[in-house]
Amino acid sequence: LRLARALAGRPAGQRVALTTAAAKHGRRFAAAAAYPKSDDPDLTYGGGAPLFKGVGSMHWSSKPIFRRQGQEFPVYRLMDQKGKLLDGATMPFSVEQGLKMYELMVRSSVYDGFFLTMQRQGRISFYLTNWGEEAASVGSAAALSDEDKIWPQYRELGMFLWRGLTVQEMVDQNIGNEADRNKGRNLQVHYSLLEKNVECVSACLSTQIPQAPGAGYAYKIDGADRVSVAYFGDGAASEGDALTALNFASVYGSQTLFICRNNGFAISTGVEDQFSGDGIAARGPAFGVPSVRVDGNDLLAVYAATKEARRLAVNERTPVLLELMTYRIGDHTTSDDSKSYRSTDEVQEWKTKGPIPRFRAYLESVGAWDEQKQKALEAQAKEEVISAFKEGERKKRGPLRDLFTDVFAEMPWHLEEQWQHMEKHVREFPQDYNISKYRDLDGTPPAMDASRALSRPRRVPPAPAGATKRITMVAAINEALSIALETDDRSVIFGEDVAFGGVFRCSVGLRDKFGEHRVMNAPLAEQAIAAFAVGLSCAGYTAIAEMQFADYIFPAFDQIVNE
Ligand SMILES: Cc1ncc(C[n+]2csc(CCOP(=O)(O)OP(=O)(O)O)c2C)c(N)n1
Repeated sequence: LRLARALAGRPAGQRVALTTAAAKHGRRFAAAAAYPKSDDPDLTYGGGAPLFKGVGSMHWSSKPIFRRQGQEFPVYRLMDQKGKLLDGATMPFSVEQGLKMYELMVRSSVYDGFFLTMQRQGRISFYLTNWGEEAASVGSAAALSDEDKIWPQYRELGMFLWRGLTVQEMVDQNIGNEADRNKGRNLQVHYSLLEKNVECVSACLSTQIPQAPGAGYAYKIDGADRVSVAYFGDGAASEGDALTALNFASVYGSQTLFICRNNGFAISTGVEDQFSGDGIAARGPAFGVPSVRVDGNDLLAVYAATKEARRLAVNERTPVLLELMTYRIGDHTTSDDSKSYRSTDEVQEWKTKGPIPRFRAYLESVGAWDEQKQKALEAQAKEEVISAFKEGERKKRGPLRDLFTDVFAEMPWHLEEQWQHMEKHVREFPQDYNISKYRDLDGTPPAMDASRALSRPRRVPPAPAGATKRITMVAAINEALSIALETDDRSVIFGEDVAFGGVFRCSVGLRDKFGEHRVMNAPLAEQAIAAFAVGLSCAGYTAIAEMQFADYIFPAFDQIVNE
């Protein structure tokens, strides 16, 4: 695509020269296309591409030039603070669609207030609100297709509601009862909605960001009208994972949207202590990722920018970065008191500038909303959440065994034993564990499966059947990889230096046999290689990730152990 775009409109002779240079020097050409042609033979190669690989420089300079800043990012907005459309702006959606989004923004806000109270009453142990960021969450989700895969952080309740998380599911998750999809194992607000293409919230910050490009790459090679979407905060953007994610997505042309909610804080750390560059958007162009900064409290702008970013991602097979400027009105979580690091006046001011009053003003100006409707919606949302909560409190907590299942297909002996110890211990001290709340915790402890106990002989792998041959380990791995790629056309292998055969020669010949989209070099970042594999797998591919040296696997520790 880049080649086609760059060639369009160029004279035929030049086209041949550029094509030859491109064929010889691959990615180097892409950078050249963006810069004016240089006549200096010292600076060019093959008549068009820059001499130095991977950069677009086409001029010498007799002075050292230190660049501090790229171009300014204007903040994209369509509606002013009072809910009035800016001159020349048009509505990106109908009033009916706007009402649907507004309803979810209000519901999100009402639910937040309710769960905060439940936490204060000790009926759930933790909560965090989404106040002030409702437009960033609902507006972006509404602009996506239901097929797009979302990798959330944790402050995107509006997105979950848009995708169909019910109030009962919210309640069951926050209580952690047996109806919770994740069997009560996760911290509060760590929702998941797999069948609606939303992956589970992960407590380890940023791990989802490099996973998203794996799925975005799968959609690219499928030629699908689908994108992968990572949400994250301005704090999470500082993790190395965020930077490797941008780089991987760009190198692979992965159709991925990176949606950063820049709400000014990471717990108590203000953005001034988080970074000193120009926000998050400015990082995109450094990785070749088209980027935009948006007024995140303007529902219209968030929706329109996300829609356009999605179009770009699918049509041009590229990642896109959106920085949604907003403000975290609530405390970080119920474990935080933000009065100790910011003024209540500041919070008060942002409340009046929040996305809900702003879009409400618009709806009122077109006669689609009024105080009576507002009161009715708030009352209905409250009633629904109260009744769901009562229902949720009546449900039991899941059996203790659930703490140990779902990691291994068959529970290994050491987990079986830990489970037994726990059952015994909890029954010994029933007054401390409120055991009547749990399923199957009364009565005698369930019998242990003796076949899984420590004393049981360990299983040994079966002896090979059929004809055997003696080959080196490397040849065996190469053959196994070849069989995997041959028999499963949705399998992909990637890693450092894999394309030319790998430094241990395990992937020799595979690229010629299976093509550049299935046998790929990876940029040098082990955590992103592992994360890319997670993303590809979640999109239905068999990911074969090569770690070049066992000694250097540690950057991928978080992905392998936590994810
Ligand atoms: C790897 C990791 N480090 C630290 C934490 C603890 N922690 C949880 S949330 C948070 C702040 C995140 O801020 P930001 O990404 O800006 O999102 P926001 O809370 O503002 O929505 C921190 C430090 C964590 N969960 N994971």
